[in-house]
Amino acid sequence: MTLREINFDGIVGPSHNYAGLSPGNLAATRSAGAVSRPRAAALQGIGKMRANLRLGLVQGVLLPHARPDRRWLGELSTSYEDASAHLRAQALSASAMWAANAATVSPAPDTADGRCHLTVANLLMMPHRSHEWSETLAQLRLAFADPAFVVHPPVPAPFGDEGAANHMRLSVTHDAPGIELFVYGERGGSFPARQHREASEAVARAHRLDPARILFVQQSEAAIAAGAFHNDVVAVANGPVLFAHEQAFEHRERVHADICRIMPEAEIVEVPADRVSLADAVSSYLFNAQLVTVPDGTITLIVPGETRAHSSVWAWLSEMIAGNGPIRRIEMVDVRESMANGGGPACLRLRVVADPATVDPRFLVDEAKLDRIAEVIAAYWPETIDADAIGDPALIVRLESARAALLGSLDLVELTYR
Ligand code: SUG
Repeated sequence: MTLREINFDGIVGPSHNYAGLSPGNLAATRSAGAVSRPRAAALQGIGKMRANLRLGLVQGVLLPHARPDRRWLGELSTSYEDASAHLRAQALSASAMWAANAATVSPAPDTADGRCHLTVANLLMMPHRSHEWSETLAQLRLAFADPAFVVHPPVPAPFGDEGAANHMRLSVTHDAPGIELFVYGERGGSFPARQHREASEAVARAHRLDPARILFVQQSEAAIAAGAFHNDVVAVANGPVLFAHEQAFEHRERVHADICRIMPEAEIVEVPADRVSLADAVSSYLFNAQLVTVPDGTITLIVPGETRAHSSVWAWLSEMIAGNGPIRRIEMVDVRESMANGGGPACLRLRVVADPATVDPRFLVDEAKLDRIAEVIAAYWPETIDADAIGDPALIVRLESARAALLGSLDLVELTYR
């Protein structure tokens, strides 16, 4: 059995729009009311996946959810036609594209039963995301039906869980036992802390992790208050490397000491606040990068193009690469439509360390399958959505047929009704 890092990217759904639904997510708030470009957004996502394939990584996809979510509106005793404008926007959001919030994943080497465990995130702190979990669960149960996996339903209310965006794994190699860091928030100035410690603890218990190899880490209040609504806006890990902003964690020294005690091979690459401010880290999404090990062993950071526009960030990255640290290569991707809603390269993917042969192949992609998906997107995804047009019945018909075309092309029509 060969364990590989597989990145499952959320295909950007045809309803991608800017409704400003996430308080604490500064980019999304800033974009509220802007005209979105769903086709371009989805094709940017395809471009990122192609770039990952070319790096030699294994790539998968998760599918856009049924939008508007008529089932959820039914549970609220209304329909899309009758709902208020705000509820309509919440039912229409394409937010499932940010697959880092789909689930928390503990690879087989970390768990007591030697299976890879996934717990679907409940996302209950944000109404427009609180109804994602049921379709996510349906998709993960299909993709990971093999006995190599255990897929858990979400942690119950009232404990908020936002999935892998608040979870990091460090390990010498993918198939060695790792240490898992669960990052939770307590306070965030005027913004909500979306990940609750109780939820992280429940996930760690469900995944049967070794208590000696897990850490519960408090995200710093300053980071949440500066717009880091998830830990993956200020920190990312891969292999033995933790790449983090100096102000990512409330008790920085203790976190570093604990990591080094449990895993002496760990390498912490920290960006000092006097080189890159929290504000610049949040607006450039420097840390919302994919940190990956490519087949020749080079640890590579896949950053959003926006990093180049921030002189302090670019200067720091250039120095890092010129130096002798563990991150040896930088790749840049363009996901600016997603970025405008606060979702960078790392938000768009759920990372699963597993044997690709145990995954339902319908969820894995190569260039040819990406060509097919891109054709469906080009044919069916709206070119633009004006925030004022989300009640337009013709738009809704178009969105529903777009998803149906995609499910048909991927032989996944069973996801039509979950
Ligand atoms: O939950 N944006 C998402 C962005 C999620 C990014 N994910 C990670 N950091 N892993 C969120 O805030 C904006 C939707 C809107 O306003 O229409 C939104 O939901």
